[in-house]
Amino acid sequence: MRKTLIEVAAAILLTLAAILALAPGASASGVMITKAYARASATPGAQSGAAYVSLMVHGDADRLVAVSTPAAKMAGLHKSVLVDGVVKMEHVDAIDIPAHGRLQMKPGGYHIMMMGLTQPLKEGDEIELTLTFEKAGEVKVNATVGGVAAGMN
Ligand SMILES: [Cu+2]
Repeated sequence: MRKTLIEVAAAILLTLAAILALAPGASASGVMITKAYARASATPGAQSGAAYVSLMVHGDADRLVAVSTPAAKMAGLHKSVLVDGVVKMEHVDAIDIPAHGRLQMKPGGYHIMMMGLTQPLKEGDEIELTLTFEKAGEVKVNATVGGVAAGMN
């Protein structure tokens, strides 16, 4: 009798563990991050930094609406644009990704702007990014800090 109870309890626990294990990778979140990196700070006093992610949306169109990171006080979505021959950065409220589409952030395009770095970004470090999507919800990813010009090649 006792053994049976233990077996039942174990079976329930295994089932729960299986459900929990499936949850993050499952297509409940239809977003797959394919690349994530940040640029090292060029100077020790740097207050801001940039990170870039590439991702694919499996399924319906989605919208990236917010970003955050423990590496900075504030993070936001930016886009670099050319205005009269000068590169300027614009804040964007959200980035739409079409059904089965991709988003590739890169220098000169969309990026994650981090303002108020808690410490300078050093090459080889990892920073956690949390991306919030309208449908997929929060997706966390670790971005590796590359060189000061990472992403240019
Ligand atoms: Cu920016």
